[in-house]
Amino acid sequence: MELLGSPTSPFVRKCRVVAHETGQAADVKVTFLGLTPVAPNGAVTRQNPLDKVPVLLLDDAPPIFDSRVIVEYLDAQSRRGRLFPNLGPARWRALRLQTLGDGIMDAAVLARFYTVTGPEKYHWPEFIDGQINKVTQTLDVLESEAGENWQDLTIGTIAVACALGYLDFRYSATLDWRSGRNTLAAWYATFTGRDSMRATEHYQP
Ligand SMILES: N[C@@H](CCC(=O)N[C@@H](CS)C(=O)NCC(=O)O)C(=O)O
Repeated sequence: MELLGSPTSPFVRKCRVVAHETGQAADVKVTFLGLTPVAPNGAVTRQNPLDKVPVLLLDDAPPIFDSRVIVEYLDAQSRRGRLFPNLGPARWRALRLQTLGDGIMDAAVLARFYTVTGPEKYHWPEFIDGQINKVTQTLDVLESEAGENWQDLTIGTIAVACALGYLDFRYSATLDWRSGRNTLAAWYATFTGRDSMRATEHYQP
C-alpha cells in the first residue's frame, strides 16, 4: 500500500498513526508531496478527483479516500481490528470523537489558508474568526468530556490527538489551547508519548 500525503497534514498523520497502531506501518509506504486548494498536484488528481490528501493506493483495487475511509480500511485489514468498537454506544462515541477531531482539523486548515497560505487580499478576519470559534468551542466540549472513556485507544482519541498536535504545530503562537483546559492537556501529554505519535510528528518539508 502507498499513502499519498503532505507531511504537514493532520488528516495524513491520523492515517499514519492508525497504520502504526494496527501494526501496518511497514506495509504502508508514505509518499509526501505538496498541494494547496489553488495548486493541485497532478499525482494526487490522477488518483483522487477531489484533489485532496490523504489517498491510499492499493495493489488490486481503486484508491481510497478520504481519511475516514482510509482509517477504517486499515483497521479492517489489521488482525487486531480494535480502533473501531463494535456496534453499540462505544462505537458512536468513538465516531463522534473522530468527527470532533476532524472538525478541528478542517477549521484550522481552512483558517490557515485565509491567513498564511493565501494572498493577503483574501485575508478575511470575520471568516477566520468563525473558523477559530469552531476550534475553541470544540476544545471546550472536549475538555468537558476528556475523562475515563478516553483511556481507550480508538479512532476517536487518535483523531483528537492529531488535531491537538496540529494546533501545536501551526497555532502555537496564536492559540494557547491548553489554557483553562487542564484535563485535555494532561490527557494529550500522555497520549502524545505513544510510539505512533512520536513516529509521525509534523515537520516542515
Ligand atoms: N475530509 C478530508 C480532508 C482532507 C484535506 O482537507 N486535506 C488537505 C490537506 S490537510 C488537502 O488535501 N487540501 C487540498 C485541497 O483542498 O485542494 C479527509 O479527511 O481526508
